[in-house]
Amino acid sequence: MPAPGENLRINAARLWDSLDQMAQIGPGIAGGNNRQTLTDADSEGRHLFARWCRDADMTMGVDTMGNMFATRAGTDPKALPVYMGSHLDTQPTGGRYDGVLGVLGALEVVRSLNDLGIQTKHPIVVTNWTNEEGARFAPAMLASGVFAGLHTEDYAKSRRDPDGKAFGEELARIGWVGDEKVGARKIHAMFELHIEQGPILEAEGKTIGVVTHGQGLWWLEITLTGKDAHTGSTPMNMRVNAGLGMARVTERVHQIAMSHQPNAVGAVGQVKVYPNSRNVIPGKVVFTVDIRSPELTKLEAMKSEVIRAAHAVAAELGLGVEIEDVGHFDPVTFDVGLVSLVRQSAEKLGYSYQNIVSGAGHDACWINRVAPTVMIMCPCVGGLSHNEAEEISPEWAAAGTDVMLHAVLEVAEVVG
Ligand code: HGY
Ligand code: MN
Ligand code: MN
Repeated sequence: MPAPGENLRINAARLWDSLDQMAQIGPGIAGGNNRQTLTDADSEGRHLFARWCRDADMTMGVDTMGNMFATRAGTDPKALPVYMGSHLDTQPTGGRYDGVLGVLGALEVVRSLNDLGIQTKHPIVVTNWTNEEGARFAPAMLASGVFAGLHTEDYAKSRRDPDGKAFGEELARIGWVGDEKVGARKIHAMFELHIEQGPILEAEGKTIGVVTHGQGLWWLEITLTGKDAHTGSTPMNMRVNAGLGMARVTERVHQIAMSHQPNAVGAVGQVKVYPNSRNVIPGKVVFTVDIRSPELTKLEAMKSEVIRAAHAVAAELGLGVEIEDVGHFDPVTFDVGLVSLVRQSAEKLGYSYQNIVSGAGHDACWINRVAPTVMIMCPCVGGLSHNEAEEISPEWAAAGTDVMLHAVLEVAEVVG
């Protein structure tokens, strides 16, 4: 059994095969995945993950938000466990690796420790957080947010998808309501391996992203109310066009983000137009603004400017306007000690690395509120994610998982 020296590596082929098997569940239409949270496909993926954990001699716990916790025993059952994990749910047109790499990479760490007969003092827990994406039920990182005390369980279970289905009912329907109290678990340290979902690591030729911070975000759901009318016979000066209002606000969101460069982004990704008929002027539009920055002052300034712009456009066009916060977290600073450990692990293993700020939100951003937390990133091709063409290399997947293996062994304390 090699000592946890630089020659200790995970089984890259087995990891890649598991990623490929999971990708068969909830296939997309272009090679990616549509395994949205609390769907039957999500449940099928959960069962596969649970079976793999059983095969790796782990015991499974599930909390009342459906968060899954597979435990590998340590030599000291009273020692707080070291957690690794991410999410198995995907966007509707998602990739195979967003979230999934973090869950199955963590499982591969355990499988490799089993192969090598390495024991640790601290138990090790592999986690699948429910509804990280927030695509079907907003906000994102919903269940890790309940775990960290940012949302109440009632709020989370009341969230509805575009078809009006409630989170709590869907979780019960797929049979994944566990018996553990959410947030009762105490965590010694939490590691999340994730693809970068941006172009920096690949462009810089770096294999490992040492994630020092995560940018903050606001999701503002804006409802503009005008008047349905005939697109042909209604004179232009008599229109109360909510669709026009949405278009103007969308342009303003882009201008606001551009005015706060560098390190600011903004877009509108979800739009619901009513009645959504070709020859009816939209009487109502509901759309979500997504603005982000690693700098709190910029984030807050952008939020105020977007709200002001929405009211100004509504006044110009005689529209009603309602704005609801449907997601928010401030910029995140990860645990300095764990960040150094990730950097040292990459160095020991001979992988190129650089510090990076996460552009996307992750469950780690919430868990960082309740336990020392860090992220490890690997590149993705062209920086593309939230797109079925999302791609990584087996080498990148293995390198990120190797770094997590070594960092976790340091914290979990190898015995014997
Ligand atoms: O929105 C995000 O950043 C994450 O992908 N849920
Ligand atoms: Mn993700
Ligand atoms: Mn995602």
